[in-house]
Amino acid sequence: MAAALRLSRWHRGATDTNPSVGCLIVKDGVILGAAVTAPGGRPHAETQALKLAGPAAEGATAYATLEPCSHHGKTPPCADALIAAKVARVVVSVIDPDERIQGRGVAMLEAAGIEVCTGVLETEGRSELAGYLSRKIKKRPQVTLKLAVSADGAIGRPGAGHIAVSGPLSHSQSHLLRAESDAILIGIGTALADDPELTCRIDGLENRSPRAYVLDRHLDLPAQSRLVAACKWPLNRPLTIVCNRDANSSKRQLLEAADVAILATGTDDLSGLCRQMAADGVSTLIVEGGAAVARSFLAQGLVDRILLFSTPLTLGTGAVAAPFDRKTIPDGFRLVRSEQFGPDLAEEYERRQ
Ligand code: AOF
Ligand code: ZN
Repeated sequence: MAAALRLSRWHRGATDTNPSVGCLIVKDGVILGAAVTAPGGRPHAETQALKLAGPAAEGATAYATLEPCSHHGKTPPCADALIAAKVARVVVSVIDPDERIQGRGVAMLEAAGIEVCTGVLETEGRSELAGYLSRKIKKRPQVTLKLAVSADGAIGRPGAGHIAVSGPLSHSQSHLLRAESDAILIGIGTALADDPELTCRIDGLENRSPRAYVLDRHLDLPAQSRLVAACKWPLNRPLTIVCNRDANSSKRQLLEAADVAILATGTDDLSGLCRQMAADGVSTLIVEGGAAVARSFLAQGLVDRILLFSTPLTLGTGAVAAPFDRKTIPDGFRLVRSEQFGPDLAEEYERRQ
């Protein structure tokens, strides 16, 4: 199951609203088939792994990180495929909370005389599937707050444009996180100060750029900004601006003409916004700036994970104060991972359940 969970990471962020699931078909200690949910979400992992195993799957054990599906969706049920292949045993990490499944996959397998074992490495499985489970159960995305803080507790300098607070290795890590995430959000302050693209700039992963959201109550984002340009070919990356209902209609028309989606629901109710994102299929969201946006997400109890890069740079007096640093981590979070990327210390904190 540990190997199946590692495999499931391959397509994280690339399977649309479907979770990235890993499946191994094993007999006599030999892996006969190994697969992960295909990019776009289909085919599912199990049918691909069974295909690789061929007739040898008879009598084998299938390891699946998520309960095999029982529904006729865009593809036939994986439970039926496992039954048809005559596997002897199915080992499952997490039961699928999808309203069409919820234990029905396990029931179908058991009714066909297959031994089923569930809850194997379930904590790890839940962690791998955290975004999907959050969208299905809490009806909002899993939210990761990403922050780079200088040695003197700052995130930037006013009027200085984009400052690289963290080093190139940390940047690559952030871009990898973008590749694995469905969406990224910033406030208009950061959008105007940095003119960022918010794309994934790792060779070969450019098309894994997350869809972008900007909290911009008065529609101040210029139609000539890099964010707006990235909506178009070759990236075709969706951009949504969240603004107030009474935002200027001519600015709205200008942005809409540039393929920007406008969500005029106001910028204060972040829970409502997160619910809307989940309804639009977003399972994982990165909140990436600035300080006010980070504080609002924390204050509304919407942050599940903090990824903090602490760097040796000093930004001096007049710099923009970070909402917190590693000595003042918000209450309720615990350290789960710590890694050094060049001169920067990266720490991951998770909200205590
Ligand atoms: C599996 N194996 O690899 C995945 C599963 O739209 P459909 O028909 O593809 O179904 C989507 C649902 O399938 C999704 O909500 C989740 O319940 C399940 N995902 N199931 O057996 C897989 N990715
Ligand atoms: Zn399936």
